Amino acid sequence: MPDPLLRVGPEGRARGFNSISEIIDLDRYPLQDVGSASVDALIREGQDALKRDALFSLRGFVRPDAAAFMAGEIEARVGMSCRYEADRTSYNSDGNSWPAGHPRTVSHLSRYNQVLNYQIPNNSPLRRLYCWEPLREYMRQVLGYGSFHRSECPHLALTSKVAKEGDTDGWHFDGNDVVFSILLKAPEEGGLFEYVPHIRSATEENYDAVAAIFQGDRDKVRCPTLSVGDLNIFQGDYTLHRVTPVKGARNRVVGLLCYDRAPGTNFGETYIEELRRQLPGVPA
Ligand SMILES: O=C(O)CCC(=O)C(=O)O
Ligand SMILES: [Fe+2]
Repeated sequence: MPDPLLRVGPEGRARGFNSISEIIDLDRYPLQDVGSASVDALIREGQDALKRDALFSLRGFVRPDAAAFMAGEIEARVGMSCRYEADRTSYNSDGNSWPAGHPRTVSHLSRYNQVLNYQIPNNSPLRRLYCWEPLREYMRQVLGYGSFHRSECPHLALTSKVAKEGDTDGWHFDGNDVVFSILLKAPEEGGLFEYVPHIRSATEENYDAVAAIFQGDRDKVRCPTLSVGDLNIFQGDYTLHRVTPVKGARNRVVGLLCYDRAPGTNFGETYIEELRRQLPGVPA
C-alpha cells in the first residue's frame, strides 16, 4: 500500500507543486521582481495596512489546489502530532508573581493538534514557500527591519495547527517578533481569528484594556474574514489575539511561519517541553 505520508513518484521526484509558481499566485504577487514598481506598490500597501490595522492580508496568496494539498499533507500527520490541551495565561512569564485577577494571571483554554517543524517534510510546498527568499525579503521591507530571519527553532519555526470541533486558541500574545499565518482549510463554522490591534507596546502594557477584553469588552476586537490561501501577517507580541472554537466536522488547518529580527533564534523551552510531553511515543 502506498505510504500516504510520502509523495515521491517512481522516478524519485516529488509529485506536484515543485515550482514556486504552482504554489504562490505570482501573477498577483510577483515578489521575485524585487525593486519593480509592482513590488514597491505591494510594499506600500503592506505598510499602510500594518499601520492602520496591525494586520496585513495577502488575499489568495497560495493557490487553492496548493492550499488543499498542504492541508492534506498536514492532516496525514495529525496522528503523530502533539495534542495540546491546557489553560494558559496570555503572557510569557516575566518572573514576577501578580495578584489574583490581574490579566497576567487569567488563563484561557487552548486545545489543538500541532504538527511540528521537523515533522513537515523537506519537500512540502508549505516549506518551499517558507524558504522562498523573495517572500522573506519582501516582508522585511514591509516591516522596515534591517534584518529579518526565519526562526531556526527545530520545533516551532514552521508548524501547522489543526483544530477539530471544539478546539480553540485562547487570548494570547506571541513570544516572537512576527508570525505569518496561512489558512489552509476552513471549518464549517467558528475557528475565527480575532485580534485587538496594538493593545500594548514596548513601553506600555495597558493592563486595564486587556482586563476589559477578558471581561467581554468587544469594542476594539476585530474579526477579519480570512479565506483559504490568504497569507496574514501580524505583530503578535503587541496584538492580543485568539481563535474562536471550531464548529462542525471539518477541521481548521493553518500554517504558521515564524520570523525574528535576530538571526538564529529558538523559542523558549517551556512551551516546547509542554509540547514534547504530549507527543505520541515520547517518554514522560
Ligand atoms: O491559528 C491562527 O490563526 C493563529 C495561531 C496563533 O495565534 C499562534 O499559533 O500563536
Ligand atoms: Fe499567536
